[in-house]
Amino acid sequence: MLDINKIRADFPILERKVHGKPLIYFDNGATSQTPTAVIDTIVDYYTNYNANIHRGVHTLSQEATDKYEEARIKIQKHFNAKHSYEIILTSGTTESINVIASGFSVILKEGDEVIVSALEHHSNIVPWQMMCEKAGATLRVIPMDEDGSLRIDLFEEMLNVNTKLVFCNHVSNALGTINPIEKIIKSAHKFGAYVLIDGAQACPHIKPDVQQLDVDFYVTSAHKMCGPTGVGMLYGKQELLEMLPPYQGGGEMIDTVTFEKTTYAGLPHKFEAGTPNICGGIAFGAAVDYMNAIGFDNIQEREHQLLDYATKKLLEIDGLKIYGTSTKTSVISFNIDGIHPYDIGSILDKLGIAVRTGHHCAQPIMDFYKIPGTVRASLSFYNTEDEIDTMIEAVKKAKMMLS
Ligand code: C6P
Repeated sequence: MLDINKIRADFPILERKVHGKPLIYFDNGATSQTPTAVIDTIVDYYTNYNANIHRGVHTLSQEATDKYEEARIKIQKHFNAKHSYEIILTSGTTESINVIASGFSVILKEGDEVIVSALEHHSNIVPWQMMCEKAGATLRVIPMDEDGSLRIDLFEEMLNVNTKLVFCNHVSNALGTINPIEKIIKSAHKFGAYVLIDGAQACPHIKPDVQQLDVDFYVTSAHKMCGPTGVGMLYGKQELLEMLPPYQGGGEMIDTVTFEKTTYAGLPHKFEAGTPNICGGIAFGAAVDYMNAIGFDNIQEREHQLLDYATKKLLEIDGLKIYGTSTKTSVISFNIDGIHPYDIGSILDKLGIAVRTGHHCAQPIMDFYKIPGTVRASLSFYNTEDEIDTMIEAVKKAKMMLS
């Protein structure tokens, strides 16, 4: 059992007020809050050893380099990658996906097929559309079901010898539904297709083991898992990262440069051109440490309690519909008959409650349900039943005011 009061004390922002009310933060799917351990790491970096890495012989540069590489190893261990150089530190999930899409846009050929799921965030749709356009490849879509699950039966039928890549999120950001990625990876591999899993919404709740999954690429953002914004991870199998061309040219990613020819550095530097988000990378390592100290089993147990509690209470409200009911993480996407989600979100904000409203950068899901958007309450282990009760009363109040 987690000591919730002790955990909440780790997050100074939870003390603040919004519109004179205590903040209730249910927008963890957009970005999670930051514990003191991570904030202190950031302050320590800028106070004591701020310097560029991999470049200087001086002490500060060496200290910063050591901490940055230690963070990479923490992240490697967390995801159980075979080698630390298979962990590329990027600016986040979006950049990680673009690195792979840009690389494959020069490898794919006309007639090749790539598959995405209907449940994707725009970050896991648009880069592949751009890639397919450049390469002349065809983008195909795994349809979804009413309950927010994927039609895996239809996916199996889509796979063929021309399928080269499959992209799918581990957890849907708009609905919170968990996709059967083990099955997807196994089936795609039977046809020799590579698989990229977008773990942005899974990593705050689940600890993925990339070797056990046998996944080719796995990507995520630190800011959804108690880390800072502007940093994330691209995991790739060594041989695949070696096969792909670099994403950007610049300092740090080279071996030798002449005006006639440049040769590239090995992994991970080949994909890390320019000065990276050094402090962010180090703080990402601190966030991984923080979450592991709490323990993912504990996180899941607590978040399931919160999800069950909130779901039951919300469904007692007449006219309220929840989207995405298959197995899921602690995300509840809902609407109330005849009321625009934005209006509910605005009233909740006035009462100190932060939720996200709109299409959640997943317009195809909204089109599937024929709705403009939803109200999304994404809960974290540091939330409480009392906060849920306050939200329920606020939703009832909003319904009364807007009906
Ligand atoms: N989803 C949400 O409120 P970045 O912005 O690069 O850190 O993450 C993009 C991204 C990619 N895939 C999934 C599944 C995501 O959920 C996100 C970010 C936030 O749902 C902000 S739009």
